[in-house]
Amino acid sequence: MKEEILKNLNKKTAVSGEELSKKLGISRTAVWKNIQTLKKRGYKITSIPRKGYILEETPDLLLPALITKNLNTELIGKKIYHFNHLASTNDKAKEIAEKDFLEGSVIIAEKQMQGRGRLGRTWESPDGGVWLSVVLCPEILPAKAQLITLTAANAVAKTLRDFDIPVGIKWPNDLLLEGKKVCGILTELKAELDRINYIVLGIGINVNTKKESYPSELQNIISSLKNFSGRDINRVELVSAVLNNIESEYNVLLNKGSREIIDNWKKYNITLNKSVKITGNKDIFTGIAVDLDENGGLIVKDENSKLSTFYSGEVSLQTPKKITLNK
Ligand code: BT5
Repeated sequence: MKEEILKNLNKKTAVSGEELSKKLGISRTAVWKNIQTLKKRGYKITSIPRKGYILEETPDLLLPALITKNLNTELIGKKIYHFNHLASTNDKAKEIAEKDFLEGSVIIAEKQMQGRGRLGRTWESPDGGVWLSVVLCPEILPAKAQLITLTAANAVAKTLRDFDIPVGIKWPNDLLLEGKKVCGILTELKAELDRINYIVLGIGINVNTKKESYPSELQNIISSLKNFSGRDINRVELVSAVLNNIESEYNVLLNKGSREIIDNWKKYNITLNKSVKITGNKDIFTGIAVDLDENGGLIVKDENSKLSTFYSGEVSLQTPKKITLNK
């Protein structure tokens, strides 16, 4: 109900308690009580005698009612869950997908206590960032799940560039800004051999986070959007734009196929035509990243011009001088 009240309030025109009570089908006392709770939560709501309520200020929180106002999606964000803190939005998303599956559900936390990267690595998630997961159920083969990571990377890269932040995608799941990581993507799936039950797409973006909030060993290899632009970014607008762009890229994947996603990815990528070092479970491989295959795997040419395709691994971009290829 508080969400509904918020949707009906604005900065310019006062909305009376009576109007709210009629529109929402609750008593005027219930309206008043809900307004008091919203005030306690940090909303600045003033009541003008005989006119009604004005919403002067909203707290800096990623509240579903605020995000929804800017969404133009049919699928993504139809249901948004918001938490002040969670262990991991991906874990919560799996729990929700198992109990109350709805494709396009979004789970957001202001802070994660045990944010996860790939292979059990830690993902630092202090206040001021965007930590969210989206539940998806694409009709693609499990072997093509990497394409979901590329789809999400395209959506986030497009959004950040629209915000004048010149990020580039490092295969498979990083967005870098001036060489420093500002966003990571973690795609996890529940699948059978030939079909995906659901995918949890986790996205973490260092938005208005402070350098001191990260462990010292990360401080020089990561950055935040605020650090780059020197100003606070409106997180509600950013999340809405990310969700809008996820939906359009997801539709490209489902309706047009992988080729188009890969073409879009190429516009934002900073991996191809670079010397790369790929660290896998056991081996380290070096070569030139030449292309992506139709499943989103990275094709790398070694010094003997032999091509190998990688579907996972940690990529470091190197200066081209280090490797000389036989032509
Ligand atoms: C990733 O893993 O980059 C995937 C990160 C996904 C995070 C989202 S947040 C919402 C959702 N819920 C979760 O629990 N996770 C997802 P990977 O490629 O393995 O990179 C992990 C490495 O990035 C760490 O080992 C650190 O070196 C570095 N790192 C940790 N926190 C970072 C941060 N906030 N920003 C940039 N780099 C970070």
